[in-house]
Amino acid sequence: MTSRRDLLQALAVGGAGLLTGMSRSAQAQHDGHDTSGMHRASAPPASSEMLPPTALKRHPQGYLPVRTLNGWTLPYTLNGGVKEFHLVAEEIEHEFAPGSRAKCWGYNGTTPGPTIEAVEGDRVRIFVTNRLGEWTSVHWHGIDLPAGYDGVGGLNQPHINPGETFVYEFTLKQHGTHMYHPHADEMTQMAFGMMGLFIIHPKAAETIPVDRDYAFLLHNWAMHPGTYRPDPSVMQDFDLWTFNSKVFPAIDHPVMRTGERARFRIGNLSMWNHPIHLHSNPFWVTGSDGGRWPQSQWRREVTEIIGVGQMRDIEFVATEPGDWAFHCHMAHHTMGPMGHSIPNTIGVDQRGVEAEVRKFLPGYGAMGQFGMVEHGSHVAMGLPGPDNTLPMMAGEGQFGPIEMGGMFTVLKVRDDLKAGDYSDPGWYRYPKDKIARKVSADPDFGNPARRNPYGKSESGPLAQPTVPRSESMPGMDHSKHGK
Ligand SMILES: [Cu+2]
Repeated sequence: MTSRRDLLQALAVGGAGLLTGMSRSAQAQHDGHDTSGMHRASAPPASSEMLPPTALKRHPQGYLPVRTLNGWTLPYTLNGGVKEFHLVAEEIEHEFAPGSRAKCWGYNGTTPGPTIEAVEGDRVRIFVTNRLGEWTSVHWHGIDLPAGYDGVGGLNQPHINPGETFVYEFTLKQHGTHMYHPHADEMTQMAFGMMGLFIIHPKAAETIPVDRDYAFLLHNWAMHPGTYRPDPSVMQDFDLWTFNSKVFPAIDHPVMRTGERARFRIGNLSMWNHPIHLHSNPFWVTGSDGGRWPQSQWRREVTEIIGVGQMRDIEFVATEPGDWAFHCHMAHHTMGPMGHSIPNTIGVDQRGVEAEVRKFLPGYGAMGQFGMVEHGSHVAMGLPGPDNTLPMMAGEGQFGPIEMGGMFTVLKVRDDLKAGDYSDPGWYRYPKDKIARKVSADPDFGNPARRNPYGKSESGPLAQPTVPRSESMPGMDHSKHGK
């Protein structure tokens, strides 16, 4: 099936042709070409939307290139056996999700910067050009190299002044999942989005190969409502929580076929630890900055805390087709911007307050008495919020609002996905006999065992509306809710 996304991908890469519309033999012929970036220094694609599907064929050195969610891999040039990469530190325009853009800092046009991929034993030469208004440096996080290339400004090297280009050159003595980031005015430059992944593949083929190899970085942003630049001074109450600088629902959906083995490489350059949780089957924690661990050290988990500055690799074989949530388990990290100092309205009858407030704020709607559901539906209802600011909860699923934001995406496992096909298959079609369903609308249904150790709650039973009440929001069309 040719989706609109496939078509756009194919058109964007021009010469690659309309791959998804080709006959099997024509596609096989095309697949014989490696387009992973050797000897090519093409302009960076704006996002993964523009990556040709064939970019994830095996590299001539044998490895399966990683799939950086919403990101891209930096092309290199071979020069006398040395892989030459070129990073450019610069201010960029970035979109966290439609409705929220910002002046951020990144590399080569994006945050995170492009993923650097190489192989254990490779010699790499990395040029870094500074197009920022202040000096910078690059630290190769977790990589075993001579001290002069470790990138701490003032300690290991002079800073890279605006307009200057420095070069780093070292041989990769290890494999694993690593990162790069500035070590100059670090608090500011990282708060603005300067970071990237540095993946070193093992020289020898992996004994248990993976079919899909995804990678993303965790980060947090103080994008105060109505503003266009992250605030570097914030330490705890962040507004946006991102996988590769994107928030739900703009984070790419990783896909895989039932029976395939996937790896997710996750790095944390934020200011919090993140318990990353995968629905569906438990995974194995199989590696880190230290490379893929011996199998005897693998751990079976469903949630793995990725500490600040850490990398973790998780792997699993998909056993059940479906749509599976994949997210940070800190509840506020799967939300969009919110006021952290607003009084708690849950359980408060606000009818009297609403009439008073409407006298000087016409159209004001009291809400939040029964929960936060109403907040999540405002943007879908067309209610304007602050400029350039995402709703606290977002995303529409096939059954209604998903009420998430931030560090949340959907892993899509399908029985009929082709090997190497990364296109989004849409929502899962549930077998009729394998989905939770309504059996009653009577709150007394079934008479289950209940306890009442402290007497009845004064606020009474919560047999109250759980969808936005139209009487509280004059002029709003609530029929759009859930569409
Ligand atoms: Cu988190």
